[in-house]
Amino acid sequence: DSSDITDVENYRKANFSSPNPEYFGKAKGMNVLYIAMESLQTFAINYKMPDGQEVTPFLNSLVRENEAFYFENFFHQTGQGKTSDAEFLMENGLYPMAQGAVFVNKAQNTYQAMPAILKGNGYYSASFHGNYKTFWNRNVMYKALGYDQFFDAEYYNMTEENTKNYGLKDKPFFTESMPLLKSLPQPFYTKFLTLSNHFPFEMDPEDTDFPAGNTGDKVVDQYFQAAHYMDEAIEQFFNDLKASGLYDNTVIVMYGDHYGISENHNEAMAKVLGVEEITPTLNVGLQRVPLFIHVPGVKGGIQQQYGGQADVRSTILHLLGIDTKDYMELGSDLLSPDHRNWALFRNGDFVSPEIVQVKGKCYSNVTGELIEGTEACKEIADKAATELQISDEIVYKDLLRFYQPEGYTPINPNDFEYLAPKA
Ligand code: GP9
Ligand code: MN
Repeated sequence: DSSDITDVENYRKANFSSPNPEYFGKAKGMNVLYIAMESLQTFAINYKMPDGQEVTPFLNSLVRENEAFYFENFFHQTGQGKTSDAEFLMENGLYPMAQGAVFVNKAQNTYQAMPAILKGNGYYSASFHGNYKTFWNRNVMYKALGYDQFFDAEYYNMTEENTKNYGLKDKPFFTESMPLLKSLPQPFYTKFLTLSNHFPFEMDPEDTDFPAGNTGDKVVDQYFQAAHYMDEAIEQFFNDLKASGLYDNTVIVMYGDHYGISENHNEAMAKVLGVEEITPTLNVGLQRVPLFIHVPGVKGGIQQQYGGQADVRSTILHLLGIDTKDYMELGSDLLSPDHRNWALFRNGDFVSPEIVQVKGKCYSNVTGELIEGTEACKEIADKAATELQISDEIVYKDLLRFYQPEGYTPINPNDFEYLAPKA
């Protein structure tokens, strides 16, 4: 009942990472644009093929030129809901479900999500995706999140040559999105969900001249080609954003949604990483996904702090000059001076610079060695368990319907309708 929300509020108050005054409001009033980079893992960044070619030369250039904040110890926190779980984490600062997809099972809940918060600040919101709107129940869940518009496959040229696997290829996706984006009222909050780098990563031959890997594992070998194609598509999108002028007043957030290469491919991944075997701590390390935040007029750089997808929402809201103290979100602002410097996983394990918990066992994150007993890991493991429990309380009991953040204008999901374009 409504008394449960009091526990949540108390937890939130006790675990709030206050905004960094150096960055708070630095992006006030700017447009916001997220790019979900399908299945992109951090090992691909700055990785070179045997012939010396970079897999993601464009993303690498952003790191090299301090064009964006690049978080190299950032982890996905998704469960079975994959892409949709990542969307949920990024836009609510809450964790997805231990089983099943929150987008499918809890779309009737009340949320105070990123699009809704920004709507109250004068923003218009839209999601762009080259797959059909019912996938992951997005057409229902997006209403609960407060999306004004959803440009799904019906808005794109879904021809044979433009599509592969789950839907539209990334290059036509970004090209065809540009006029739609330009037509939006500003400031906007937008999200672009890419698709080309999706398991099993097979490309049409005409779309790539990049070399495949040579591990002998088809999935891993093709991954490099698909990731390279996505990198090219993102570069083209950045060029279009620059040409349109939007680049100068838009915060761009790019994140890997979840792993693309599962543990089933550990043998090949050992070859990729040049190690004898993928140990438990190396496997946790492979759950790193890239996070880039570009803020016009703000110098970026490599960020080493540990964090996860639930940490992004407060980071971005604080950059926009919006206080988050009253929002029932979890995680910890990545740019805050009191950022907590660890990330939990949906199964209760966690990772920090010093220690890692894998399937309940405690390891050194420096040597990878097993630490006898669980005492060394207990402090963070307990915090992770509490945070997951608080998140589950909110999601399973639909607690946000009993809570109204100060200054927040509630949205009504029934106000939104995502119609196909007129013929
Ligand atoms: C499908 C896309 C991919 O619309 O989001 O889904 P995934 O399998 O990665 O969750
Ligand atoms: Mn995905």
